[in-house]
Amino acid sequence: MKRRWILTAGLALLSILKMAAEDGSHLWLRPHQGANAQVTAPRQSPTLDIAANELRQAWKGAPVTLELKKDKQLGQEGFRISRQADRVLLSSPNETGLLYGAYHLLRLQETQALSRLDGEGVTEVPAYGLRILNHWDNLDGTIERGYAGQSLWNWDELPGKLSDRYEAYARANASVGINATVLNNVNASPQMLSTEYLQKVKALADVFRPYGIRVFLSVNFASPMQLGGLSTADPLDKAVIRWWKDKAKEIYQLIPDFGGFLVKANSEGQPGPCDFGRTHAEGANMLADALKPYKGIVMWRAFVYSPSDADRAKQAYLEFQPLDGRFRSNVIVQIKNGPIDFQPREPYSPLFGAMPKTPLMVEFQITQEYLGHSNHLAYLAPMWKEFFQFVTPASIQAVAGVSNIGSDTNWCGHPFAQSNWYAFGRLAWNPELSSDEIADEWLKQTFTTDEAFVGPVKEIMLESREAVVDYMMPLGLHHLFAWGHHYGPEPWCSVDGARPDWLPSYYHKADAEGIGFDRSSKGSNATAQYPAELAAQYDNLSTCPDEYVLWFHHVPWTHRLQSGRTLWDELCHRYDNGVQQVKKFQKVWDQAEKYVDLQRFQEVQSLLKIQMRDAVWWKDACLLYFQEFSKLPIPYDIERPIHNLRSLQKVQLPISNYECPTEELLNKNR
Ligand code: GCW
Repeated sequence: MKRRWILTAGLALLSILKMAAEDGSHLWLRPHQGANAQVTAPRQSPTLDIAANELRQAWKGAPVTLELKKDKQLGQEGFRISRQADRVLLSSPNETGLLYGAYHLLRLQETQALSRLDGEGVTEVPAYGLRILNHWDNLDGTIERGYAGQSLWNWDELPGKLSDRYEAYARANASVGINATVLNNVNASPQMLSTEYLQKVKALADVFRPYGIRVFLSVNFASPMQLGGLSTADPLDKAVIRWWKDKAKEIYQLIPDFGGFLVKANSEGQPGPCDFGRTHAEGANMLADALKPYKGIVMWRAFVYSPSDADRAKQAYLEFQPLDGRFRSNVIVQIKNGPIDFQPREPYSPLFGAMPKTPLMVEFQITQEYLGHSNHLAYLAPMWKEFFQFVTPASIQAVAGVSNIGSDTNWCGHPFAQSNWYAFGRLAWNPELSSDEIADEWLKQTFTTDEAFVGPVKEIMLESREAVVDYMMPLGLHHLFAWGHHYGPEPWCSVDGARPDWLPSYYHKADAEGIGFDRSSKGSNATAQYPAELAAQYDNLSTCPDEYVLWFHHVPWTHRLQSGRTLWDELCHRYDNGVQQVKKFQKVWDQAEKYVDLQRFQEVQSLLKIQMRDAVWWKDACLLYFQEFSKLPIPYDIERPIHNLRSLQKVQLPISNYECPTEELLNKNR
């Protein structure tokens, strides 16, 4: 009896060990057994203690010596790691550099890349001094376009109570080199700057500081009116200027290393300097002057468009390019990667390269507003790398990413959405890293180093973004999304009284002739905003790359593309290809079962089912709808539709701008 009991218990323990559920809460920083490193630090300090403890808990190699040492080549945050006779030497001019070095050393260990320490060793210097997350978190706990639960910031409990997750958040960021965060939504509540909330912000800044993370805030341009009771927010008004100066002083008394402001002005209903007849530069400069004494900066967003006649894709350029050279030196203009709005694929925004006298930064979107929320597996490094093919990393000053982090146990909703947080940090540190290298690192740390797992799953990751483009909006199509929540397809969408540029038909312009937005010199001439060589390439239908063809041209249904197929056939094939890809992802993932804990295995498996059904939904909806214009048959070698258009047109998902539809909700409504 006793022996049987022992056997049963033993077997149970074995299976627990093998299948130990992992909830994803450790991200890529999973605890490991067996470390007992000797670590010597030059002194004690909050940052150095973290660095030393991280190594003590996880480093399995020779003793490590941390050394603070002047070294001009390393800038503020760089470090060197080398093997000495009997130890590993990690040196940096600054404590944060040592912290980054400690995480790097552990990364090399966890990814089995320690041979890189041979010879000269490793030298790392971040490409940008500012690598910042933008949270679109509201003070009521919701997150605009956030699909991983509620905001991490428990404003009601702050500053008195500090959740453990604040430190875990800072640690995760530091481990990938992110060094700044904007805590609140760019659609900013004036309340954020109230004394009450600033105390809460201070509490968070104090937790983040040892991890090298500086806090920034989004500000509402009309705060002097709404919070300060002034009658205007005119940036040239003396009382307004004084109000901001006083506010800056108050902030810096609480948070001496406060980073500065992020501003969405005169965009989508937000107040701004144009309300008072002033320019974006005048507005930004007034704030910049208030922050200057404290070395604070202003990140001024160029995401502007109005319901004017001008093609929306041209508007940011039209408004900002003439302001080149007019901004203070502590203003950075923050531009989305593409000219419209985080679509699955956009050409790069031509504003990059058009404002040589102004510091610029790019805004990527890590949260998958337009890429299936946290239901779809879409690894975004390839999208961001694509941007850097056009915009040289050295031509911009900083990188921002709209966060996908929330209160969910696994932080990001989809287990693979964590890879986008990771990839953002790694690319902001070093945009030269390849998507492949980053996926490799992430997979090895997050799951296992077993090549039988890493190889095929990495392939899924690398293909995933293109798959989403194919089943949602191939060939340069864009904004075919459902109204409001931007989850499913609604190319037919019409809403009474809606701004035309908020409707899909504004973008796809499907008619009996063809489909696509003519942005060539015969149309809106957006092509002219690009440098001459690219402008010429994009302007000419026969040289425009297929992936942008419907972005720049209205193309006849029977026109032959570079692939050799007619537009209609190619469109059908692309949609079908997207679906086939997801089918393949499912097959690959099912074979990964034995390498992964059951919990995360099943989670990804069931999310892939949703993704598969969504891919078919997108394909059927778009092809059946566009077929009403093309009047051409869907090529017989691709899968037949399984839905009918009329019923798809009735689908409405009752979700808001901060929800990801559940499987149940999708099944019920579709
Ligand atoms: O992508 C769009 C989103 C809005 C967002 C806006 C912006 C914060 O649909 O939810 O608002 O862009 O970037 O300002």
